Amino acid sequence: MSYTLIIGNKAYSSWSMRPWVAMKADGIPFDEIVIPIYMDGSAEAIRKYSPAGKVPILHDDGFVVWDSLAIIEYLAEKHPTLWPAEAKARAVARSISAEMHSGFVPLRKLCTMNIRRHYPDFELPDDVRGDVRRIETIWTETRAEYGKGGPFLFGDWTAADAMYAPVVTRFKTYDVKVSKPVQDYMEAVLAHPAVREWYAGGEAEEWVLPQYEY
Ligand SMILES: N[C@@H](CCC(=O)N[C@@H](CS)C(=O)NCC(=O)O)C(=O)O
Repeated sequence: MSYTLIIGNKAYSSWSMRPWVAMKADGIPFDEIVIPIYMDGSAEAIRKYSPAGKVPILHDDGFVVWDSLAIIEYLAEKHPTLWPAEAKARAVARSISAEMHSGFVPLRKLCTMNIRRHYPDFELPDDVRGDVRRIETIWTETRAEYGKGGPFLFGDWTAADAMYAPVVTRFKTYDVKVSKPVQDYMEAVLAHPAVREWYAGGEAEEWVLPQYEY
């Protein structure tokens, strides 16, 4: 078993961050290849690894899996500790992860991930505020029901935290005002060694994408 994860820039590629921190946090060894996105030659470079032309991509001894959630689900078959152990908790973890994967378009469009920046008092329009409210509810209710054993959504870190880690970075970057319990959850995510390692990687990158800088 030999995994290679192909990802985009750590500063900007929110989809890449999900499986990367999931694998790191679970102690799954892998090699990484970083392809800077939205530059000359990026699309061709990504297509060498997957015909879908998007990162992240997982290669497992030549077998290709693409899409962040599909990668996590593929890995979870061999590494079941990625998801919560209890069936109902696992179903909730998958539900909230799927909700993230297919939703929150206003937030994702306006507040693109940029871990190197901080925009104090960033003005959020109503549709983005709606996303923020729903995410706060998800985090608060999940923590209240399943999170008593630790600081993460299901107590211990799981792939659901990895799926929401880029959202946490967005809330930090765009100075989103949140409740104290949500602030505590965000601080736990930002302090996780896998997340810190991702930040360090992104801060060291030299590529700048003007379309993601305000
Ligand atoms: N739903 C996909 C989205 C992947 C995606 O949109 N990746 C972006 C980077 S964050 C990408 O590869 N962009 C490069 C391009 O479109 O050329 C996933 O979860 O993996």
